[in-house]
Amino acid sequence: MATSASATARAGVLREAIELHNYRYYVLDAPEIPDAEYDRLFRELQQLELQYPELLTADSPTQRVGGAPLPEFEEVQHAVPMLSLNNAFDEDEVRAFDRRVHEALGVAQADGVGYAAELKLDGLAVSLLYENGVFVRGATRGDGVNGENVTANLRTIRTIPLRLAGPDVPERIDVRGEVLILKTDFKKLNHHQRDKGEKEFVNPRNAAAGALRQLDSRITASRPLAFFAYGVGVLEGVSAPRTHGMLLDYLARLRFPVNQERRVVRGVEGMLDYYRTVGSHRAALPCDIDGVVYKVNDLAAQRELGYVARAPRFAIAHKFPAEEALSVVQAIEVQVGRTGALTPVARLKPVFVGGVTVTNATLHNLDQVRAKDVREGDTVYVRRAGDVIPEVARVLTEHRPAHTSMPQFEMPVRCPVCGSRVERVESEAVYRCTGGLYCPAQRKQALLHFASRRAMDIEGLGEKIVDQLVDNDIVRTPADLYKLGLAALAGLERMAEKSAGNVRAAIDRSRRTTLARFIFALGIYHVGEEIAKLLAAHFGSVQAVMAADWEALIAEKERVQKENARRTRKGETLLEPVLPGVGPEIMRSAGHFFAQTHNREVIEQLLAAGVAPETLPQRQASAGALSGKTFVLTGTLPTLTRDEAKARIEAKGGKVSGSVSKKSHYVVAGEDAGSKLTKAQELGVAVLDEKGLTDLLGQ
Ligand code: D41
Repeated sequence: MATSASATARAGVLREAIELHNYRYYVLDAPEIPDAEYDRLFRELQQLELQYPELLTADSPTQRVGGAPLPEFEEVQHAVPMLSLNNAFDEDEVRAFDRRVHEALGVAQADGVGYAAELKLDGLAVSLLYENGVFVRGATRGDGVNGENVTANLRTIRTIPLRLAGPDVPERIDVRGEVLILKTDFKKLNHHQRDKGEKEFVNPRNAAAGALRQLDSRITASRPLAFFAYGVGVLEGVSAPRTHGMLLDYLARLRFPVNQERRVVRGVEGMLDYYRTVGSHRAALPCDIDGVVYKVNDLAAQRELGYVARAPRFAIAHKFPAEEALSVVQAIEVQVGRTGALTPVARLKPVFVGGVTVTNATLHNLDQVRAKDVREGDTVYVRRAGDVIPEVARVLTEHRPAHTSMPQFEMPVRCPVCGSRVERVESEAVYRCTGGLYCPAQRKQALLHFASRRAMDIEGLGEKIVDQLVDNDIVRTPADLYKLGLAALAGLERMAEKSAGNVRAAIDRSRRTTLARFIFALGIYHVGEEIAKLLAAHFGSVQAVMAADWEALIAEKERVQKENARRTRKGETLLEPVLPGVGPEIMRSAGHFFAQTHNREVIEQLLAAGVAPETLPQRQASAGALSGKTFVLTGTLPTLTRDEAKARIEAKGGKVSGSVSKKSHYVVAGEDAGSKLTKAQELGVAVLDEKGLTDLLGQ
């Protein structure tokens, strides 16, 4: 088959890109792209070269594992080459590996092979050479054949023994393992960097790589490096262990750190079981891992299997889905949550990360967008660790044109879903849509609240049903619930005929309710059950609540509060408070709610649909026994001033007049009452003292 021109061109592009990333990664320690992205490019090139072998050249990056050692470090040759590991990205590739092992060893498939399973630590591979128990040379892996002499740096790692002790110290041993930084140490390290005003490290692996590459080992010593052993190159002067598990036990006895999350398993199912177990607590592990490694446990069998190219046939790395990937921000949009909170969300070019394809990632809030300086068109790292919501971890600012015209992100002034005004809650970093019941994004929450037990108490109208009703646009407002036919309900998923009938009946029953429940059910911000009761008692009817002049009430409330504060200081008798128990902030919230046309429309529709909150006698009417009554004050009352008495009477709906007539209902007489008292007695008008008045007011 002829090589297509496009394949030739693509191979050239890939090689150039891989070489550039190799250089940045290995030489500069400043990777531009995540490992997974690099792996993808590498695999694509390998695939192309497999398909068109004539494209394969000696200088292809696929033919050279790793990059060139830094010129500043002495180049050293490994006594035994440090091999690389082949990767398995899914279960099928693990099964294929197991089959190859069975075939090569001539073992029946039924007798599962014993495998040593261990973590694939996400660090840097190194070799530690000991002669007669003394650490003589440490080297990076380099290209596997030649590495860099970093002995001075490795000496600074406290967990690496400088001299071996015990009964079976070998004449010569070359211990292989990974250098890394534990997650907790990494957090502390970055905290220090921040405190010093220095640049933070991107991840533990890059921080470890940077530390190992320091020409000044004092800098390395100040970085919290750790080491874990996973194998041996040269081993002379002692009898070799029989299995890989025993080899690791031996290394542990020599006091090398060996990760203890290791197990010996049997067959494919044993390997996959280990993979799943480790995967389920990956986030809780003390260090980053990018997969697990399976090695044929029997060392004689390992020798029999041997190597292909530069990778052993006896081992394979089973990778976890990468937790970070690169994507491009196509737009920054705003999502309205269930409580009306606005969350900036990045719409992304689809990217496979953490095992799923991600198209949106949260930016949390405006402060975070500003801190990370994310803009449309930016290339970003997307992170999805475990089950957490994907997020934009950081921006690759190098990729942004220097003279970007892309403006900074701003929160919208109006809700993107319903167009209502957006409010910033002081003291919180949250922006909120004020649309309430009208906003579709808040409808589900509003409907669930409306139907909840302490509100309208519609049994059976739970989340599953509400989700379907809103998603299918069957119900837009609570009023629509009362128009629901049995057929519409029965047509919902997982809705048996009988329960549809039950829900229908519960909706019907809810029409008769108390005013307090009805007000509470509206879901007015700040109006809980208790406040709803106070409002119901004060206003007495839905109509009265809707007709209330909230501005005037708030003004009166604040006037009385101020006046009473003054009176408290003076020790004077206080005025009757306006709407006691309901503060101005709550009143403003209620006033705001009832001022919205859409909220008023929903209430009208509810009433029209037959919802009939029971109307209580108005508190003003009940207090007022005094409504329509005319009072005349005369003389000096023992405790109340004339103004106070007048205010109290008026607060209960009564009127105060200056002169006594047949139409007067009561004359309130104090000390030194004069002609008004005489006239009242002549006309047969009821005469009260202060106690009589307060009794009447207290009714
Ligand atoms: O934890 C690791 N990263 C790890 C790496 C491990 N647990 N085992 C490994 N085993 C090998 C063989 C089987 C070839 C001795 C490895 C590596 N190699 C390895 N690390 C870097 C390249 C190869």
